Parts: sequence; structure tokens; C-alpha cells
Amino acid sequence: MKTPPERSIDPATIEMLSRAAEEGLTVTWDRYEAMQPQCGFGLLGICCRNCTMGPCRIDPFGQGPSEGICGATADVIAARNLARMIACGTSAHSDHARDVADAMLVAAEGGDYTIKDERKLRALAGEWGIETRDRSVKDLAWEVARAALAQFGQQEGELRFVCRAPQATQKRWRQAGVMPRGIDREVVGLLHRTHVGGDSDARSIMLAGVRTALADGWGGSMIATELQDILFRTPTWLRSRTNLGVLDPRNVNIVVHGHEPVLSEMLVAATQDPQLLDLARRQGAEGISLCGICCTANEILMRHGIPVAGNFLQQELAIATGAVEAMVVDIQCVMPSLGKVAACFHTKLISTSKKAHFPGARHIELDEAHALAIAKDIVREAVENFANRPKSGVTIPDISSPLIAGFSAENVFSALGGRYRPSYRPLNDAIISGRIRGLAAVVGCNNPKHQQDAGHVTITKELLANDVLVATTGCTAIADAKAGLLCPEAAEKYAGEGLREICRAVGIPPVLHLGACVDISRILVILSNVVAEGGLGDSIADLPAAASAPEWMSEKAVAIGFYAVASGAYTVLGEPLPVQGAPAPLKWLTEEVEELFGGKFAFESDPIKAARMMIDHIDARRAALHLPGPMYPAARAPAGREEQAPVVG
Ligand code: BF8
Ligand code: SF4
Repeated sequence: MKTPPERSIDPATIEMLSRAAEEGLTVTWDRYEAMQPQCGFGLLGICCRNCTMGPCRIDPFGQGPSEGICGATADVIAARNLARMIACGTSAHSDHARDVADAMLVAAEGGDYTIKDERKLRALAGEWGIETRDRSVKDLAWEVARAALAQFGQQEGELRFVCRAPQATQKRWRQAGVMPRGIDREVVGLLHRTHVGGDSDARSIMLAGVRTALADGWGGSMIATELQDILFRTPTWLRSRTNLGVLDPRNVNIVVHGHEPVLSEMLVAATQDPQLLDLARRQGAEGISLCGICCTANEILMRHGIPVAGNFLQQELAIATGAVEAMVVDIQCVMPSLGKVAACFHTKLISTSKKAHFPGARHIELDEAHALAIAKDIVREAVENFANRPKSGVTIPDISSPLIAGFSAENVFSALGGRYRPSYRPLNDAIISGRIRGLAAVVGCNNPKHQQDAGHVTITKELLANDVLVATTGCTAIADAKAGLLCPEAAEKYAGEGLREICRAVGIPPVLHLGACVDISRILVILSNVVAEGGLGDSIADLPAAASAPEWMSEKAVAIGFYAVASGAYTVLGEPLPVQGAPAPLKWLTEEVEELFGGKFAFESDPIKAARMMIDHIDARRAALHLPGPMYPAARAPAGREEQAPVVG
């Protein structure tokens, strides 16, 4: 069994893992170890159960069957499996977007929600060719929400947001026949292909996967981001804190977890309700603290500065502090184990999504039309539970880190360009001169196969030391924040000379937190804006930029990886896609796809090597653009690298 420091680099997690072990509490890492050895066929992607003639598996050593009962080869099986992952990942992001559009309709009809960012609403309406003159906010919100919903069932044409991509990138998509038509249409078409006796050409299946993934990045995810900004307001820079130490022993603690912020936005309001605060005081608490786990946390951090308790692998540990009155979950990345963990403490697990029920949870379903009343009911449950918190046995690690969050495609240019120069020019000039060597997106999950956070933090530090400006979202953003990388001071400690000069001049952290995983769409927009600003090629593939997901685990991450590569990004994954037993998909994803889209995948579990591969790619793109080398080529060794030797299982 791995020790807590082998399981995580995060001191709060290490402390709580020791406590969980003392109390005999089973958490994710224990179940991961109990699962060993994991199925080799599954790891290689060459088992199939798409029909009941099977299940079938292909012998990777050529000693056993080389085809399934229907004749499907390893290549076809692995490609179909991957396609199904993309279909599910795209569905998750896009169904989230649909719920936001529904909430916007409720806002338009006068429910609890109001439009917080009218400027963005009018801008989007204008972009979509919707008449904005003499229209009330509600009227316009209704039409924009209807137009967004129409993107799901659209049968022909192209999704509206693909116009945001550089012309050259769009041209590649049209030439390859992968321009997404409608979001639901692409998902259904992709699933159809994977039925027994469906598409039996691995490359054709993966191209359909690309089309569906583009319907996520430039469709569902982008709709979620844009409508959430309109409904809940576009983020602005703010300060907050992260890690389990944000739980307050004196207060009623409510932890939100999941992805869809439609209810958590109302919980922010409900926790400030004077009557509920008064009730909390009567229960013996000093107040009510709200914090979050995973991407719901990122959403309310970005817009309200609500602190983040932790990332994916900390969800059980937050409850194990004994200080949580209620964990309120919606959907995605919510472990079915939470009910069991909560049962060991006084914590109430409350599920709220129409689409997700959990064992051991009390279900209080979100109804958008009565969202504030429901949020107040939930907060009341939590407050009344404070009396059940045991007088002893509460262990909150006294560990939290400050952070700056709230970057968006709208404000990133003024952060880098200064208040009076609202353009991407200063950013482009900094890249062209070599002061900033390139751009990187480091995103994704935790995965107990990897020492928690080590991949995220190590890659990020190596990139910073080499003057690469890093954008982050999701659980990586939380990992980086815990490690102190989301503060301007991190530039002094970790950034190379050139990046440090930029961060110092404009007062930004060297790692920009752009939000939840759906907000990777912000990175697509930023990269498109950088291309449009000029001087760095004519497509995203030309940019000195690279992407990485060091500890990814979810199907959403597969969809993201596919749309990143198809948008032109060189994408290094810390965990390989499950195609290692299938030569044709493997070659297509890591080599041939580049010819079509300019991006490709690489798999590398060593974060230092992964960062070096990204930097080499950035340098190659600089050379292709005839740009000078980095202004300060001697990269410094990232501070603390030696203490951070990652353990990859
Ligand atoms: O959507 S990074 S573990 S929380 S899947 Fe899940 Fe992965 Fe975290 Fe956000 Ni994204
Ligand atoms: Fe086996 Fe083919 Fe059925 Fe898959 S679809 S389970 S490979 S027979």
C-alpha cells in the first residue's frame, strides 16, 4: 500500500489520508489498490462488449484471437471504444450547456434568475445576427437562449461558434469533412457508427469522433461558458483561497460539488440570507461558509471568489474532516462512494440534479423556476445539521493557499495589455520578441494512478521556468492554486526571466485560471484572438503553443483532447488514450492526424519529459514562424524540482 506522501504531493491531502487510514475509512486510493492488477485488455483498449455475441478480446501478443466474433479487429474495437468515450464526454459538457440555456429561458420569463451581464448578452446576440435594437433584456435573453437550444438539434449547416476559429482552421475542418452540424446530431451519429456491424474503419470512426468533439469545444462547452457568463456574469480578477483549510470550524460548512452552477449560484445567495444566518447563530455557529470541490467550485470561485476546498481526489477527504454539515452535489465527477463516507460522519449528502441520484443521498431536486427557495431549503438543512456535529473529532488541516482567479477571453487582453490598450497586441509582441516563449494550456483531472497533483504542478513549474505562460482550468487549476502558482509572487519564484518581466510589469500570476473544464472554450477563443491579432501565423496550429492533461481520467477529457488536437494543438497526455493495443488508431492519433489538423497527441507520464516535449514543440513552431529564439534562453531549474520527484504508478 502506498503511503500518503506517495499518493499525493498536497500536504492537506496527506494529512487527511493519514486520518482516514487511522479510522479505517476506505477512499479512492484504497479502492484503486484493491483493483490491482487492472485488466490488461481494457488498458490497451482491445476488449469489446458492443453485442452479446461477445464480450470479445484481442490477444495483443498474437497467441490468441486477432478478431472479435463479428470480425472486428483490435483497431476497430479500440477506435469504437474511444468514439464512445468522446460521445459521452461531449454529452456531459453539452447537456450541462442545455441546462444553462433552460435556466436562461426561466430568467427571460421572470423567474429567480436575472441577466447579470447585459453587455455580453447584446454582444452575443449581435454575433449571432439577432436584432438588438429596442429589445428588452428579457426579450433578447429569450431569443438568445432559444438560438442556443437550436444548436443541439440542428441537422444541417455549421455550428454558430465555429466562425470564431481562424479561417485557416475552419478550412481544415471543411476539407476533412468534420465541420460539426448539430451537437446532438454528431453524438447520435457517432454512437450509431459504433453499433455492431457499423463503421468498421478505424480512421473513419476517429474522424467522426473529431467531428463530435468539435461539437463539444466549439459547441456545447462554448455555449455553457457564454450563457453562464451572461446569466451569472463574466468573471473578473479576484482573490480567494483553496484547500481543505478553507473549511471553518466555527461555521456551518456547505460544500458544493459537481459541474453545473445553476443551483450553486443560488446557494451563494441563500448562504447570505439574514434569516438563515440568524438560524445558524442560534444553532451555535458563527456563520455559514460555502466552498466547493471540482468544477462547480471553479464556477462560483470565478464569479464570486467563493473558496475551493479541493480537487477531484479530495471529495471524500473533505467529508472526512468531520466539519461538513452538507455536501451538495449536482452531476459529473461525483463519486458514488460519497454516501458511505458521509454515513461515517454527521454530513448530509444532498443530490440536486434531475439526472443524478446517489446512494445515501437525500434528493432535493433543482427546479429552475423556484431555485432560490430550494437553495434556502438546502441551506436550512445544513444549518440545522450543525447541532449534530460532534464536539470532538473534527480535523481540518490548517492548510490553504491564496490565489487569483477570474481570467476570461474578455479580460485577458487588458491584463496583458494594460487598461488603455485593449488589444492582444502586447501579448503577441511579447511572444514575437521571445520574452514569452509560448503559451500552454495545462488542464484536467486527478487520477489515483498518479501521485495527486504532481503531474500538474511539475509540468507547470517546468513550463514557467522556460518562459511559457500557462492557462489552466478544472482540477489542474486547483492543484496549481494549492501549490501557490496562481499568485503574482509565483512569477518571482518559478518563472524564467522573460515571463517574470511580463508578470511583474502587469501584476498577473504566471498561471491564469480560466475556470471550469467547459471554460477550455475560453482558451480556444483566446488562441483564435491571438491568431487574429497577427504576426503568429494564420491558424491555431501555427502558434508557439501546446496543451497537456497530466492526470486526466474522464471521458470529458477525451472529448477535450480530440477537439484540442483538431483545433491544432500539440497535446501531451500523462495517461495514454486506451489505444495502445491498436496500431492504426495509435499511429493516426500520434502522427497522421497532424497532416489534417496541425495538432496531434503524445503520451508521456513523466511530467518533466512531457514539459520538455511541449517546449520543443513551441520552439519548433517559433522557428517555423521565423521568430527569434527565447529572449532568455537559459531556463532556470524550477524551484523545488528536487523535492517534487513524482511517483507515477
Ligand atoms: O470537469 S478536471 S476530475 S472536475 S473531469 Fe472532473 Fe476532471 Fe476535475 Fe471538472 Ni474536468
Ligand atoms: Fe465481439 Fe463484435 Fe460483438 Fe464486439 S461487436 S462484442 S467484437 S462480436
